[in-house]
Amino acid sequence: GFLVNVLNNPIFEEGKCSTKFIDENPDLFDIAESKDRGTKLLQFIGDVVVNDNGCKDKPVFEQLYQPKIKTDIAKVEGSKVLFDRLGKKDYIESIRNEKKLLITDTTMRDAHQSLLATRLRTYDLLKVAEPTQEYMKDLFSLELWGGATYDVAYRFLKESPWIRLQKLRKAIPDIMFQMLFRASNGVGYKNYPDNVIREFLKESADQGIDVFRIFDSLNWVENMKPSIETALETGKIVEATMCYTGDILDSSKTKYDIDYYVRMAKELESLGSDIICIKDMAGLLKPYAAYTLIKELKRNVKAPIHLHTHDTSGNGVATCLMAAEAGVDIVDGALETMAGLTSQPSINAIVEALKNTERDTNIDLYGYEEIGAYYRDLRKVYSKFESELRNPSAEIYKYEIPGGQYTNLKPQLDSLGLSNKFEEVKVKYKEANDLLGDIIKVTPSSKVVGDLAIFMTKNKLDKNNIFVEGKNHSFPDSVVDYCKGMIGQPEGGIPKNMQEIVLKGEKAITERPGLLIPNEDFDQVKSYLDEKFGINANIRNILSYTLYPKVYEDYIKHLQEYNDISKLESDVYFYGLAKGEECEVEIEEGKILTIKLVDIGEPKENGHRTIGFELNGMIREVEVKDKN
Ligand code: 3PY
Ligand code: ZN
Repeated sequence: GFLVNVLNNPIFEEGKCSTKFIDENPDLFDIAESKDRGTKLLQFIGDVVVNDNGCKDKPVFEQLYQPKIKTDIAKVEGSKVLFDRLGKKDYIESIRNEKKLLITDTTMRDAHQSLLATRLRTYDLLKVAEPTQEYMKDLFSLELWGGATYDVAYRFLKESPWIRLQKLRKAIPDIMFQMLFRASNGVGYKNYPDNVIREFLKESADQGIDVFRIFDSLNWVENMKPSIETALETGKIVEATMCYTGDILDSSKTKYDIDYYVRMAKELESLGSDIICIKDMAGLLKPYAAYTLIKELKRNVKAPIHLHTHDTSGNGVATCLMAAEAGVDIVDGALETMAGLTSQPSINAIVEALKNTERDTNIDLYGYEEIGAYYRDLRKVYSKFESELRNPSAEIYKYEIPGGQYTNLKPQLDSLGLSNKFEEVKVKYKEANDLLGDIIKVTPSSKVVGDLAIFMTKNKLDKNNIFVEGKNHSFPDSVVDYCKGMIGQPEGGIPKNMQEIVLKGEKAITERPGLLIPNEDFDQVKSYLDEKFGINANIRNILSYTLYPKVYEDYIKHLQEYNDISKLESDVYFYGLAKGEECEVEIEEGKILTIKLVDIGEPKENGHRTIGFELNGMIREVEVKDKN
């Protein structure tokens, strides 16, 4: 069991540790069983060398730039310190009275979600935690959690998002932490039981989130209510969100017009939201539209307005400036080395553009440049996750595809053997959107539209023949769910003709799905996890399993097989070692393993290769199955 494992942990054995160990590492089971930790790491590295890197030469990575820490910078009170000191009411009031434009930095969340397939590891984020705490106190917040980061941490990085949050919180105590929360879809892709949503929000607040940005993928306020209510109960800041689509300046587009957004903002404010957020996930909010929208919102709601946009078209900075001109309180940006294209507009550019104006941010860019230089170098380590997009695309205004999905579309089509269909699928995306009722497109509703677009392309369907030919097809699961009402109700309802062709007689719901889904039995999940994995599951473990059962079980199995790989440098994590290369891994405080790759053996009859290492100078061999 867990206790035995913890007691077997060398930190305990060496008597270096208080009960704090469990408090600080509550999500990391120590599974020190048959094989020792060193061997497990060798096994992991061997597997990366053989199967991820295909026994090829490892690219050469230079030392990453290390931001300098200056001690003579002006002392600024961090936003979290201010929030804690003033209390929420006065703090929000202070935002409303603030002349300068406030900024949220998304580098640790949306920027890498949009540019690097969400792959940044905690290890690399922690390396700039100290300069971030030092230099970025004048931010409104750091957006560093939620959205896709939660799932990707477990699924692809084999690390715990909770530990990421705990460690960053400890290292950056002064700046507010912000997360993106998909209302009833939590940090997942489907509607979860209400008690899961509520417990998740409470735990996130306990673990260090200060600002909850809550959106529904169809802008269906009904579906946001339980999340808004619970997040407010935590006492933290709630940013209820309107997702922006269409073009309010185009009078031929009448569905999502200025009145629509004003109405929604008022409704969100009436639910008690502290701040109102405009979430422009596809970068569709044009600069002059931003001006009009913000002016109108400022006339109609009292809550501060926070703008989130993407730079896909290249108009991102202009949009932020026009919004600033119209009185927006806060905008999102990313450090310039992680900005632009499908990511957020550059903070550096916004700060410079506003210098010596009424909305001057007063931000000293020195530290931002230092930290930016680190990310510039770090991106090279993650280059295999960069998309092929090299230039801005104003065509996004036509297609309305959100940033992350736009970057992902090409690789997704490649993996489906549809590489040559990129242009066609984009056109179908628009057609699919119209068929589904011209809906808000953001995770998970964007997936519905994307899946339908690909499905239509593959099966040669269009907006006319789909109602005949569609009878012979079963539609993608996401499209079926949407038509059933399981994602919620879009503005204007789900088109009846689509429901008929997709559902083939199955019934649809119109009430909030959370009302129909039974609550999760947390005790039962706990028993299951405890028994199966010999652990003492806490609420975070239980929530993770509940959100992603398979992904979470795979994560625990990985932990059992390879031990904790979160301490490996990222070039080693993604590429392994080159022959003759050495790396150091601090497996616990003060305990460092030196690992050197000596030899990669030829494949044997059983399909395995023998990989030779030196572990702290001692020869060690591991057997790795070559899956290529
Ligand atoms: C997410 O839900 O992860 C998003 O970033 C949507 O824009
Ligand atoms: Zn975004």
